Amino acid sequence: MFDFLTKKFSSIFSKFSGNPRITQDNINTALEQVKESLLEADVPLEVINDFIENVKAKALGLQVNKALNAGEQFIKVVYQEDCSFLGGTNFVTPNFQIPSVIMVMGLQGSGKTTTVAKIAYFLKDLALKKGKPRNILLASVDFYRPAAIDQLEILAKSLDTLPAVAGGYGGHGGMNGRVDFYRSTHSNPVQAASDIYKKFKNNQYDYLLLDTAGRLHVDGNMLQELKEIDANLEPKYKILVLDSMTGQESLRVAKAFDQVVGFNSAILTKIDSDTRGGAAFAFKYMLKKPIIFLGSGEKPSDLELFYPDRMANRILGMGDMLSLIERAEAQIQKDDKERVTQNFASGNFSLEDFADQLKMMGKIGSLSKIVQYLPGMSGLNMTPEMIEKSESEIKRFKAMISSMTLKERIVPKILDASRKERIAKGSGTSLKDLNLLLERFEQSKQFAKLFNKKGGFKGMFK
Ligand SMILES: Nc1nc2c(ncn2[C@@H]2O[C@H](COP(=O)(O)OP(=O)(O)OP(=O)(O)O)[C@@H](O)[C@H]2O)c(=O)[nH]1
Ligand SMILES: [Mg+2]
Repeated sequence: MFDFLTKKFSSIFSKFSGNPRITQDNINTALEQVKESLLEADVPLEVINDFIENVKAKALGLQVNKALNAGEQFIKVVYQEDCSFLGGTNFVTPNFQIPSVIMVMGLQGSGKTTTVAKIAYFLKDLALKKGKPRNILLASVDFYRPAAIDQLEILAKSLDTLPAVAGGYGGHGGMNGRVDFYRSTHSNPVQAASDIYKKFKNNQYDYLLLDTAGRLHVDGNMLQELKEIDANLEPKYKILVLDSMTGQESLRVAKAFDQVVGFNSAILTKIDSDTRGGAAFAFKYMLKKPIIFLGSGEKPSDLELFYPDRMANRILGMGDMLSLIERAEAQIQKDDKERVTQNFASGNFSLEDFADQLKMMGKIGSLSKIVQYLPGMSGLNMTPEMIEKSESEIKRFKAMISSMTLKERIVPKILDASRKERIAKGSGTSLKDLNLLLERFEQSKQFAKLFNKKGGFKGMFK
């Protein structure tokens, strides 16, 4: 869903190329880019302007940071602002008290019925993990669309028979708790709601999940009806379902529901589709209510918790690059870094430096971690086997380099057959391993040359 925003943000780095500091001049073009990307993602202009002002004020006020270049610093500020717009880092897992009525509302086709099933699945799963079975009642007051109630009945049946624990005691009722469906005989939604509530109370269910009818547009009668049901049942939780494909329109919907019926939280559906990131952004900013889940597919299990910081990361599309920058800042000793950088820059690159490079990688973390953090790398499809192979390769490289004399490390050309044999033996590796090391070393030197042409290590994160 957020790919669109992602690509735009990636190009921002280039706006700072060659500049160590964020200045009034170079920040403007970068901010334009941010603004453009948010506009195209359908974020309302007033939200964008506010966001841009905040970013600008924070970025210009930054102290010079030796470890990060201007591009990195700017991205860090955009990320932090983005994160706080989306709700900050204080994430709390949604907790539904027992007993409680959970009423699900929203426009037609936004995904209400599917979401009711998803919440039931979530509650059942959570209860099982805690070892406390819960009984859940599903019911609908949607009498407008002919097959609406049947749809919920089918979903409820599929949930009740679901073997929720692998190899466990799945199946109907008992230790798993029940997921029941109830169809009221009343055809007036307000009366039906009260009838459903009686069923819920009399049978001591833990949760009642109430599905409601939707209309194509915000409609006064629909909201009035919901208001009455709300007054009669007093649901502890009123959840608004928002289709993330509706962009700015979803904001209007949310405001109308909030004014008439009120709601506690929202669930953003269809984030798996090719849609824009604006809805989450605008909703959080304008309504200041939590988004508790994301719907990411049509199945009951396609429900994800909403983490503002993860969402901000996704929007920025920098992978967890910020964490990588932070780890690098903290863990690589400055002198290590400078010496290797200087040797790199001077073209004076020996196996000794190669060993240092490997050591630095070790300080940042394992290769598998590094791969996860680098933008674009996660798409490379490195299998765990490939990563493991590379990691054991690196271990052997380190062992071979430690078995060499200083002279051999500085002038690897002198490595003849007998020296190679000695090194392989001394490090418990083979001639094939050693030749691979020398090959990788040559590649690394070529890489260093290319790097220097592009501005060296400092240009790495631009
Ligand atoms: N890809 C995807 N499809 C979804 C998601 N949520 C719902 N859908 C699909 O969207 C369509 C509408 O979903 P419903 O749950 O019937 O929506 P509703 O709000 O109950 O619709 P009405 O009852 O007609 O108002 C169905 O085809 C669902 O399978 C989601 O998160 N991802
Ligand atoms: Mg429905």
